Amino acid sequence: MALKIQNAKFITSAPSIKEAPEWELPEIAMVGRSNVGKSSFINALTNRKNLAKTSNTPGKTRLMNFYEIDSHFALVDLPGYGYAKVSKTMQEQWQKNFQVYLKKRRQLVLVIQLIDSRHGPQESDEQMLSWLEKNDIPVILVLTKIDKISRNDVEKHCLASAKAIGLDRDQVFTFSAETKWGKDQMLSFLGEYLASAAQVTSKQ
Ligand SMILES: Nc1nc2c(ncn2[C@@H]2O[C@H](COP(=O)(O)OP(=O)(O)OP(=O)(O)O)[C@@H](O)[C@H]2O)c(=O)[nH]1
Ligand SMILES: [Mg+2]
Repeated sequence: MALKIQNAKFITSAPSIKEAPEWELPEIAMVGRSNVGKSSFINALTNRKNLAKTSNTPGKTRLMNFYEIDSHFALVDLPGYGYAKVSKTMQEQWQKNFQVYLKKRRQLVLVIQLIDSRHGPQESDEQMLSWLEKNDIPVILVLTKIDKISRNDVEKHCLASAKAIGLDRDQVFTFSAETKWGKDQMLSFLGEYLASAAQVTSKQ
């Protein structure tokens, strides 16, 4: 069943897993290059303009931001990777912190990796995805800013990105925070995903 998001609230910004909320909500985390549209994706899904801070300046999200959705699950906005203007040491520090989160967080059920539909997967995206797969972390791909490409080319871009990064076509979704393209499809996917994740947990 499709998710109906009614109440989304910001809970905390955590520099590392130690400061993450102590709850039993399943968490879905967003990863992607700086400026790809992670925060906009969260705002569009939750029907909120400024829940997650968006910006034209890449590197805006520096902490892991936790949003509680209808006391049912949580969305986690992670810092973007691959932004050249942030010092290497800083980037490595963030990277280390959120890699620990991705690897160790028991509540994490899914990673949504966002990629700019105009550019397709970059080297840093490929590295991220293979790291996720190596660590057995479930992931889907979302091609963002789909309003920027012609409708006729959408399927072509999906197939090309899936192929370039080595995923199946059905692991690739499209989205526009601007026009809300792909929003209903994403909400039904997440609804079903969370329902089946809950079944797995209750069996354990
Ligand atoms: N046209 C269009 N612009 C978008 C879309 N999604 C995001 N943007 C724009 O892209 C810019 C970056 O968006 P953010 O959501 O802040 O990106 P982010 O991935 O959270 O960036 P960091 O926090 O720096 O990692 C903003 O100017 C957004 O308005 C979209 O679907 N379509
Ligand atoms: Mg952001």
